[in-house]
Amino acid sequence: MKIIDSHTGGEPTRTVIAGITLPKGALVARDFLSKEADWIRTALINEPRGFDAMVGACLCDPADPTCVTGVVFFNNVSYLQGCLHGTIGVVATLAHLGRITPGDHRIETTSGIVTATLADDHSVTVKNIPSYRLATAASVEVPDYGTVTGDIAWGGNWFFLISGQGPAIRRENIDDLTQFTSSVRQALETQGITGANGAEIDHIEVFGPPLNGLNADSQNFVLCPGKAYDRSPCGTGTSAKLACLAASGDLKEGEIWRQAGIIGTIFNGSFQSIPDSEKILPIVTGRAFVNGETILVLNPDDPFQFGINS
Ligand code: PYC
Repeated sequence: MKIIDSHTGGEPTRTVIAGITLPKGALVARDFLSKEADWIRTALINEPRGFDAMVGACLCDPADPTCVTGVVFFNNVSYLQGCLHGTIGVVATLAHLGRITPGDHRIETTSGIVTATLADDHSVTVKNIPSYRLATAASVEVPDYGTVTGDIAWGGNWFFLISGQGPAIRRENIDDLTQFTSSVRQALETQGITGANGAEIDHIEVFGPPLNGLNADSQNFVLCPGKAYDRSPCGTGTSAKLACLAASGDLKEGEIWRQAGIIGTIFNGSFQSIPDSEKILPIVTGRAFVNGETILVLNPDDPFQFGINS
């Protein structure tokens, strides 16, 4: 199996580019991977080859022939619905391989088709799937923290977005932020607070003012399913934030929102309205760098050929 590693604003993406055969279409491929070949996920993501923050991407032929590729994203515990840092990483990987050149490229993900525009300076702008705010100022009782209030929004994953509560958004608080957001996630589940149609809210996002010197409108911390935090500002999380800003009228169509993540990297966000709809199309720009090309060796004598805990 051949992989290419990249990172988008510090958040890694490990893309399989050869050595596996998947059925056509991102949704069918995800079904196949999760039911028949989950060892690919565990071999790529779990230690000793991977680590908890690693996100994997398996490319497949798209069901929609207008797409340049299909892709299935996954992490240390499951398959992700959407992943924009990963989409940016996949685009950088395809460009590195010479499979695409600057311009617009449609990509079939398991949450829908996104359009990625690769620029000459290697930045990638992704127009995401329709996103929206489902609830405003929802309250949850969190043991040890009390009442926590946040918005619930869809940006390709379900997010609970908290502003001005919890530990300050600073790198030295990463352990405290992880503890706080994990407790919120647990409390949402226990109290039956969900996204639409009972969907689990599996990403928790906390916002605060940006660290002095950062040219950003806000800084965030995002807890992903599996308890790793996003090193980047999280593309689907930025999309959920844009949906909330659009709904509250705090950002106008076409205006730029600069979202910094916990390590200080920045995604530029804006949105396009959808006529006769409360939903918006988030537009998120970031940059990924390829930083490795590897052939994986699966040795049948190795007790951890498929990863620890697989
Ligand atoms: O950038 O959308 C994203 C993402 C989701 C989980 C990790 N990164």
